[in-house]
Amino acid sequence: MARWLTLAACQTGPVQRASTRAHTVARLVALLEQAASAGAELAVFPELALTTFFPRWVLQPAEIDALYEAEMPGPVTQPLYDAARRLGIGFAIGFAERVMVDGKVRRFNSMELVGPDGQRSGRYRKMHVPGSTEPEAGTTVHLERRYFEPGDLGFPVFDYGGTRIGLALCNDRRWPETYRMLCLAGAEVVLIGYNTPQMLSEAPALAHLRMFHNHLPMQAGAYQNTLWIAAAAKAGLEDGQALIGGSCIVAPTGEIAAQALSLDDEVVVHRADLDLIAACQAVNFDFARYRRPNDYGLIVERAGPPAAFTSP
Ligand code: CDV
Repeated sequence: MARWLTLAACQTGPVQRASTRAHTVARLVALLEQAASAGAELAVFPELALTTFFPRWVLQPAEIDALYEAEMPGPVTQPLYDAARRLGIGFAIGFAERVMVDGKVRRFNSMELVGPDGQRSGRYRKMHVPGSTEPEAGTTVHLERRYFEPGDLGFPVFDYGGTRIGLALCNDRRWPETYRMLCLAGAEVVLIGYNTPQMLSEAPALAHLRMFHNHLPMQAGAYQNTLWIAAAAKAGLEDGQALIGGSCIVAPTGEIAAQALSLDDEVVVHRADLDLIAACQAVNFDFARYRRPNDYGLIVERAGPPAAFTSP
């Protein structure tokens, strides 16, 4: 029997620091309603979807806790979970997680997967946490390492009504390990949320490539690991910083099947043919037949220094 899953990438425009959580949640509920009315069965929201991208600032200790979620759902985020149940559509959402472990506060850049019954069904904590703990001269301030520990859950894969789902956040999408680990764990669909500045002061020469470097790793990751990907940006001018959009749904062929046209709240939907995964595996990526994991390490070990060239 053919297998399909209709995916929605729910891009948001900026979430300004002055916005209330309740206002932001109402925007997300409206996007989920649009996705459901377009036939989507599973939606993805951006990284840190509930707040501004606060790692762009050095914050005072007293300001920090208000930007994290101590529980998901909490009283303010509950309407999103209720909407999922009412509409019969699941979602993944990025948020700042604050959790007590053995009497110690721990903070992660996290993503939660919620089923169409409105119940939590999985959690991921961002593995590739970029930036620094202190502002560094000559670079755009990006202090994720000040506010988040690296994830401690690896790359888990969750069952979603018979489809295997993996999660990833922003910088993770640039790393081949993300897709390969998820693929090896059996993922069929990867949901990604991101906040990517349009301009990095350390690399003005790369400014015109920001969108290319957004899509390139996702298209390659989808193709080489035979995955569907749905990726949602937080876009537009957020608290003075321009964020790229380009939310998209990528097929296991590496093609972009659908893409956002704005830098605002926008829903991108595509009916994903899950059988395309097997078709792409059969053509190029029959891992059991052609992949040689036992030999790759051997080759690196044996390589040693490059051999000196001697003319015959
Ligand atoms: N939020 C991110 O992870 N941003 C990173 C960069 C800009 C530090 C990204 O890869 O888009």
